Amino acid sequence: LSPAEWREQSIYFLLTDRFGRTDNSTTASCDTSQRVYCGGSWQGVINHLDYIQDMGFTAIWITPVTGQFYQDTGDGTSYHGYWQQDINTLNPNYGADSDLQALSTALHARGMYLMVDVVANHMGYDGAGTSVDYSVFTPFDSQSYFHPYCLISNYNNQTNVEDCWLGDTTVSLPDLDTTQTAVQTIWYDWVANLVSTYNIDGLRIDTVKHVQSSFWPGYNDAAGVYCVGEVLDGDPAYTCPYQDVLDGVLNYPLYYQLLEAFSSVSASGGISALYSMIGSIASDCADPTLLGNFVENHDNPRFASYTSDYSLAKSAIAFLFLADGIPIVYAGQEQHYSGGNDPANREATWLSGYSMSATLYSFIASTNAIRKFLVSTSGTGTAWATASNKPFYQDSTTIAMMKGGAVTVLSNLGASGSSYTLTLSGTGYASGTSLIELYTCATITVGSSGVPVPMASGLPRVLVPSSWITSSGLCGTT
Ligand code: ABC
Ligand code: CA
Repeated sequence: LSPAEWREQSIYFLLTDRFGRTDNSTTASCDTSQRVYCGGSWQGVINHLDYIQDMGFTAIWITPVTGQFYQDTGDGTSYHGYWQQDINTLNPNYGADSDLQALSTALHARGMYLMVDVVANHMGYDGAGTSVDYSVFTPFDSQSYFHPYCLISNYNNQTNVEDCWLGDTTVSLPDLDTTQTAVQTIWYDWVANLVSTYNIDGLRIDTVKHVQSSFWPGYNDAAGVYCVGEVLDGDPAYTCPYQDVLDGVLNYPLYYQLLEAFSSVSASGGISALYSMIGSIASDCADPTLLGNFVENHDNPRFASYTSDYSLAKSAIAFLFLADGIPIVYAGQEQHYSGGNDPANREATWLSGYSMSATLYSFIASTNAIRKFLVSTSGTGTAWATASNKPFYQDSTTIAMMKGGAVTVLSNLGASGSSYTLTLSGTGYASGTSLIELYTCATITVGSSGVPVPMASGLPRVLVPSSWITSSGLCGTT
């Protein structure tokens, strides 16, 4: 699938070991602190695709599929899939090759897409970097393929970040010398083959900032599908340039500002920092509409570990879907899971019983429906997905922004926020125009001083011209 096609999707990210089991158990124990395999599988994902699709997602991103080492270590086991030793086989804990094929086929039969996580920076080794037996790696079976051992010690030194090793002395992550033509050829051939063997539609690329930038265009080209890279840095001046070598990057600059704005009630300064970050991303990134937007993942504490307030959770989620970028929700977010740092944030989804009546499950379904409607509104004369999101109003607890004619208003007052009318000027909508608010289906007439937006309980609002929704299926239309 091309970048332009991915722009219109919405992604559900899951750890294969933690989402669904082949036996459909909703009681199988999974103690995250043990950092061991809990029994999730590709067949388990297939078993629960209705749960994902009924929430409105059109794609899933699954964790790495390659062969790992399987010993238990002081850092746990390879249940997450980032400790590969054999890139030419699959991880048997997740099923057989035919199961991954079947997952791809099942998704496509539903009109959904498959994104797979891939790692080119390193392999994984049970032991210290000083004592690696390189013969265990396939195909990188000699020390000559790797950078000499040194642990990354200075994240402000890009050479150190690229050439030294991630991991620790318990599990080392031997760092491939990706400047070698031999290594590049292996990876480019490998990724082309992986994509075609399993009919993969997109890739999430791990540890992008740990490999020299010049490696990535060839990798992205060989993959031939949309690639979104993980560059774990909150500074858009650092992260955005990677979009010049890959189709997209995960929107870490946005992530940190969403937390500033929404992870506590009336967070001081949070809204204005978010407002200005939208502008920084727009000027630094080649195409903000191809970034991957998220407010949770497996490397950072869950949103609900900061606040249990549902209106704040909804506001952050609404931003992911209504601003520029491709929304990504992390499995368990819809169940308001609240685990802290890795490994606590990797709770098994099955232990929720896959409740489809959970508050955020319903909210995400509504928000996916709104976004799907906006994406498909080419008939109304706006190309919403490619339009640039412009913030146009802020106060200490509110941000309003406009993308392709749709107005989104978000507050951080939280669930105990009062009911009031916020009169917004600057939308460009003329007095007398009829607008509809898509979460509540309230009809609003634009007045001479602007749009009177009915705010309540710190909940998100999305307004479009009433004329747009005729026969859309939204707000009771047919
Ligand atoms: C395991 C255990 C952990 C234990 C650890 C020692 O070993 O599970 O409990 O603490 C995989 C597994 C992990 C595992 C690691 C290491 O491997 O999932 O469970 O930890 O063995 C990606 C993946 C991630 C994966 C790997 C490795 C990479 O998403 O799941 O981890 O394949 C760095 C990398 C980034 C990586 C992340 C975990 O570490 O760059 O690619 N993620 C700073 C640095 C970042 C750094 C980050 C965290 O710290 O700049 O480069 O990420 O260490 C912002 C700044 C940022 C700053 C943050 C903290 O603050 O702008 O720059 O990030 O304001
Ligand atoms: Ca490296």
